Amino acid sequence: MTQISSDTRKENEGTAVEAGSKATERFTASGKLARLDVPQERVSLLAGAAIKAINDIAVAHEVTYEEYNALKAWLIKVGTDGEWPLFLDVWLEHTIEDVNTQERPGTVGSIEGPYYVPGAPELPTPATVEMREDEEGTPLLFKGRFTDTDGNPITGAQVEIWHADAAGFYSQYAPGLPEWLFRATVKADENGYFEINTMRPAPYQIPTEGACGQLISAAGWHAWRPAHLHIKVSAPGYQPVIQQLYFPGDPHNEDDIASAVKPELILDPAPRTDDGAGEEAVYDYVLAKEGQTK
Ligand code: MBD
Ligand code: FE
Repeated sequence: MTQISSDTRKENEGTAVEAGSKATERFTASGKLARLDVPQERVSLLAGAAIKAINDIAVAHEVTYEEYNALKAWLIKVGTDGEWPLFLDVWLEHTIEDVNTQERPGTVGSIEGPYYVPGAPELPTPATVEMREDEEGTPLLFKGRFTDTDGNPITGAQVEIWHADAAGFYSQYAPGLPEWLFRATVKADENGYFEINTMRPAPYQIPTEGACGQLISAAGWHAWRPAHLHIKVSAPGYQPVIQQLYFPGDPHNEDDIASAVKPELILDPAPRTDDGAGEEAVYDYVLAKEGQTK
């Protein structure tokens, strides 16, 4: 697998922060803001609990005016850098995901993160995602099958896949990449089978130049996520699953900055069994029917 060279990182410095703020632009443009409607009771309950938790921290740790003003300055910077989606997806979404999928049987999920784009090109299985000529990295055949919780094949399923390139960049969030690089919507066959040819992504460092990076370095943390494939699967009549898949042996599987690794999400890649180059990883999806609970 191609390692991320520090040269590549330097070349792209000043663009990584763009990725964080692009997530703000996209979220704003998606129309999600206009559709959000939280009842007054819940606003009062949740905002009240959040404010109390922060006040409790100030008491427990005797927060100084120096620290209070540093917090104010930093919160302002998260906004001006456009990094609220990044901050929330890295440090909060994993809990939201857990809370909301606890009762769903079948394949486990994980966080969506800030870089999903709807409407990626639709391809029938067996599919090859968009790549550049001489794309760096290890070719990866990702394949599997959809069944329901009784083991019956599901028809009409699709796999949306998106991931970073070998240098750790996402198309539409880093400049200079083809629009749909490493993004596709793959239709499974009538027996629920799918095959997707792509490349193994690299470990990913969240943007370090903005407010989130400032927090990470001020706290002495690291900015790494393990290499991951983002996946969104759906089929008519079934509950969708959003997840990420990881690779064994990645040191950041143990200390993911976004706390989004689960043991069931680590692939078991092996050399390809056909004459293709690289490796293959098999992952089967078990979907719960709409309304089905554990
Ligand atoms: C990513 O690629 C990602 O998956 C998450 C969760 C946060 C930042 C960048
Ligand atoms: Fe990601």
